[in-house]
Amino acid sequence: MAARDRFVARSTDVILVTFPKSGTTWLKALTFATINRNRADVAEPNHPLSMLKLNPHECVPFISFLYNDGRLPDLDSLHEPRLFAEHVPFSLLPESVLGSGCRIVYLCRDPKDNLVSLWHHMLARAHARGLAQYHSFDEVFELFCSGISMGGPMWDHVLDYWRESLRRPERVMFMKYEQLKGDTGGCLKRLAEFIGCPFSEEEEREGKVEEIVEMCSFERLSELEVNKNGRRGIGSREIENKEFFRKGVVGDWKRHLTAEMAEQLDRITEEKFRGSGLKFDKAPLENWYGH
Ligand code: PAP
Repeated sequence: MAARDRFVARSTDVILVTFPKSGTTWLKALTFATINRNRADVAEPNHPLSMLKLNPHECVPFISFLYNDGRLPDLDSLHEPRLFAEHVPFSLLPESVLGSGCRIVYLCRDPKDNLVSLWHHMLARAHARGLAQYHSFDEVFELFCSGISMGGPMWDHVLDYWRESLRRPERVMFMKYEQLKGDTGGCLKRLAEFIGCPFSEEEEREGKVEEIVEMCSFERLSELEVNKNGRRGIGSREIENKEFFRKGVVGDWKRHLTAEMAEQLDRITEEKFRGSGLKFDKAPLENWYGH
């Protein structure tokens, strides 16, 4: 609520929005490295190489967290374009974001993989809090299907940003984790163009796109000391950076969901998205690992 009332967006801002566990960390890394790629001074906190020492969440703050505990951050001195992130649904974005004409990059993920990633995250959080027991996967599945999760109902979250991207394609870019995985370089080039810092032909020839893709890859980031052993405070909580790097693959749901569960989630997704033009691939039932 504090962020909604107090955050003053600028037309040059770039805001990365995701439903929790749909690829936020990766999107933050890619965008941060792209926006700042031409900074010359390695000592600057915004230099892309700071990502080798900082977790991507330290490079790109969530707007809401900046206003935690009554804080009033000074955001005026940040370099333009300022880069922020958010998890909130479209209807809860700070009012100034909608009026400012700033750019929003939205990333979503197949609900089945998103749920599995959420579940692992919640388990890790429960262990960190010393809880001996937590909801079973089956319970969390049922809650998720009825729209109850730490991010709220996923389908509404995705649909609202999808519709906005159709209404204002020059201001809202919509991407899927699966597309980003399939063609990271191609998506990165579109992203760079959208946020107003396209790669030049020379940069492309020099392999700048591939360099950023490699620097932000799961393999590279998850091996950094800061992401293996680092911790951060989020409000009153402490979180281990390694919690943000689990597997980073498409289709891990096959190891957790039964065929019935996968079909149920696909059915809900199909029903919710009907008529919107938005689709996720349905569960391929061959090569089934089951659980
Ligand atoms: P957040 O919303 O709490 O910030 P977020 O980064 O969206 O978390 O989700 C973490 C997921 O992104 C994890 O997925 P998994 O549980 O299915 O493995 C994590 O592994 C994945 N992830 C993190 N970094 C990368 C990366 N560089 N490339 C691909 N996937 C990544």
